[in-house]
Amino acid sequence: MPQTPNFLVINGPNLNRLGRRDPKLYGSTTLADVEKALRGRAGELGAAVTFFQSNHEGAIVDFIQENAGAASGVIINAGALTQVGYSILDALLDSGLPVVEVHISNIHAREEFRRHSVIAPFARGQIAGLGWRGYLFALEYLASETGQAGKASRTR
Ligand code: CA2
Repeated sequence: MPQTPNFLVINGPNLNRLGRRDPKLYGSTTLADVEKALRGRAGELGAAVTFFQSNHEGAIVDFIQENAGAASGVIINAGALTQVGYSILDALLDSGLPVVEVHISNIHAREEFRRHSVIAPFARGQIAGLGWRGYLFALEYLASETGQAGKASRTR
């Protein structure tokens, strides 16, 4: 019996505030709503998700190190650590897992500093500007890749 694929869903600094302010930019869906929607969709896809949010870079590194071994892929919105989070990038590379970077807002249509990502060049892809559903699309992608390619999909 094949194991249920588990995907890590990681959110960085300030994303615990999702749905609480700036609805024009980030919508009114809370992170708890996103988690619920992803759990539901993962169940339909025969997968599972492990959700994590932290405002601290080291805590995100710890989470990746502790959970990558039993995971099939990573969905990450590193928030403002996207631009500078080299230790997160190193942990992701060390995991060998396929990574999809998600941004709720279109970072390419905002301030210049938000466009740069240290993670994106090493990710399978980046989804930006599609609102909270970007996480759902990332899950669909990883679930289909894992289903089709199995272990071969662990590397980039
Ligand atoms: O668009 C995204 O998902 C971002 O990753 C969100 C980050 C921001 O630093 C990135 O440039 C783009 C976090 C922004 C602040 O988080 C809040 C979200 C909702 C409400 C309040 C804060």
